[in-house]
Amino acid sequence: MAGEPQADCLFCKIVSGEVPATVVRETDTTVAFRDINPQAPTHILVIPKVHYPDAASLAAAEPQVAADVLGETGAVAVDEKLVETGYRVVFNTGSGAGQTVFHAHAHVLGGRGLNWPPG
Ligand code: D5M
Repeated sequence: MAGEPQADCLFCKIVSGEVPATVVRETDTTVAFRDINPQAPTHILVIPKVHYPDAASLAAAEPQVAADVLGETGAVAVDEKLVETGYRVVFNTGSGAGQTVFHAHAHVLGGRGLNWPPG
């Protein structure tokens, strides 16, 4: 069924606690944890607890949960004191754009200057 946990999904295993993560925030619908391979001094992933392969399919099926994910990126930025200096929210979508984990997730990056356009 759409949104159900997938046995072979790393981020579903983080949601269930089967795989450990450094969780910084959790709500009824989302988990935020530190990226294992940080690309900036602050690099946090915000994921929905439900499983969808990317942000677009999450938004199409469960728009309120997609809004929850986006709201949590803002809350992470406040917690991590990124608001004044600026930060970036990224949804890599598709392997051609660098997506490697096919469970929707937002990257929250900050704590250093960020170039535009991204590579
Ligand atoms: O982003 C997937 C991200 O997931 C990438 O930045 C590494 C991160 N990652 C992979 N495994 C883990 C664990 N176990 N904990 C925390 N972070 C992890 P993508 O946009 O799909 O390339």
